[in-house]
Amino acid sequence: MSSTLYIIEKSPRGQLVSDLVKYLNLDVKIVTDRESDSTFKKNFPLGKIPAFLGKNGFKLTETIAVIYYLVTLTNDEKIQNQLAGSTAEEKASILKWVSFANSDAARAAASAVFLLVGLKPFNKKELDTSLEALEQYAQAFEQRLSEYTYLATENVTLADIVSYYIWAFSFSSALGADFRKKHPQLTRWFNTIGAHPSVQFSHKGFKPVEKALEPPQGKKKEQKKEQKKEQPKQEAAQKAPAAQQPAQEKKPKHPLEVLGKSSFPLEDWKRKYMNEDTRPSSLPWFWENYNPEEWSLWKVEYKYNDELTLTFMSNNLIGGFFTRLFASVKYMFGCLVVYGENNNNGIIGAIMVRGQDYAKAFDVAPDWESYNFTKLDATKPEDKAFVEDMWAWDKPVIVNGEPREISDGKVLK
Ligand SMILES: N[C@@H](CCC(=O)N[C@@H](CS)C(=O)NCC(=O)O)C(=O)O
Repeated sequence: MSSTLYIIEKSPRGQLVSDLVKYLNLDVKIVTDRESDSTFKKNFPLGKIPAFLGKNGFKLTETIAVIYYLVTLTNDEKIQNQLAGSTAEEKASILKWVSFANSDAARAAASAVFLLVGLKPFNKKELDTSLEALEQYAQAFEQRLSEYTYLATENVTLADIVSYYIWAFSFSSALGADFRKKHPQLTRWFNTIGAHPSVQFSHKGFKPVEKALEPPQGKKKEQKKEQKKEQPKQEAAQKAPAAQQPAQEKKPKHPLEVLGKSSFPLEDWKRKYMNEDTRPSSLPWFWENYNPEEWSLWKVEYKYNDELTLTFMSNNLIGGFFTRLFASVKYMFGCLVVYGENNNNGIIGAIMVRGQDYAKAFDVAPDWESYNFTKLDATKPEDKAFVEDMWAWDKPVIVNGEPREISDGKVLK
C-alpha cells in the first residue's frame, strides 16, 4: 500500500503538492475526489486540502508541512539540501518565502481571481485591495530578483516553487501583460522557474493571459435591476400590518412536495448511477423506469461562458450551484459538465426535475438565473442521446457544430 495525498485538482496548492510527488518520484497516490472517500473524512474531519496520509498511518495537513515532509521522503540528500536549504540561514530564508507565498500572496491572488471569475460575489473594494497587495508583493520580488537569480539561495528552492504556483494562478486571469511589463525581474524569474522540471507536470506550456479579466460589470447591473424589481414587493410585504397578513397556512416544505410521491425510485436510480457502468447498465434501467409525466428533462446551459477562465474554477462554479440546490435535491438528478480548456470553456448538462416546471426546483439557488433551461423530449432520439451523453461524459460535446472535449463535471445527486 502506498501513502495518499488528497488534493483539489488544478488548484494551485493541489498542483504544487502533486507536482512535487511526481518530481521527487515518490510512491504516493494522488486522490482528487475527497468527497466520496470515507478514509479522507474519517482521518481529516476539518476537510482541508492538501492532506497527506502516510502508509504508516501518519496524518499531515497544511501545505507547508506537507511539502517539507515530501522532500524528506526522498533519500536524495543533495536534492533535500537544494530544495529546503543546508545552512540554518538558507533553511530560514526558504521558509520565509514559502510562508509568504502560501499565506499573504495566496490570499491576495485567490481573492482577486475569485472575484474576477465570479466565484465570489463581486466587491470592488475587495478587488482593489487584493490587486494593490499583489502589486506590493511584486515589488518585494522585484527587489530581491534584481540582485539574485532565485528567491532564497543560488539555486531553485521550495521558495521559488511555491511562489511560482501563486503567480501562475494570478497570471491566469487577474494580472495581464501590463503587470508583467511593469515587473521585469519577477517576469524573468517566473519564466525561468516555469521551465524547471518541478513545475512542468501541471504547467508545461502555460501561457499567462495578455489581458486581465474585467470586473463583471454587465452581470452586476442585471442583478441590481432584478434586485430593484424585487425590493418594492418585499418592502410592501414587510410594511403590511400583521393583522392583514393571511393566517399562517400550513405550507408544504417544498413547492414540489404537493406533487406527491412519484413512481420513479429516485434514490435507487442515484445509487445505480453511481455504482454501475453508465452506458451498459444504468442508462437502460433509467429509460425503462423513467416516467415523463412525473419527471421532466432539461438542457441546462451557463449563460456567461465567455467569462469562464480555468476549467477547475468552472467546475467549482458547478459545485457551488449544486450546493445551493441542496433544498431541492430530492426532486432532481443530473450532471453538468465543463467542456473545453483553460480560458476557452463552457458549462452544459442535463438535469431531470420532478414535475414539468424547472423553476420550482431550481429557484432555491440564488444563481439559477445564470443558466438557460430548455425542455428535452426523450421521445426524440437527439434529446435522448443528449441526456445519455451528459450523464455518461464519455464523448465530446458538440457546441456550435464543433466537438469539445469534456474536462470535468459534477453529479447532482
Ligand atoms: N492553511 C492551509 C489552507 C488550506 C486550504 O484552505 N485549502 C483549501 C484548498 S486550496 C481547501 O481545503 N478548501 C476547501 C475546504 O476548505 O473545504 C494550507 O496551507 O494548507
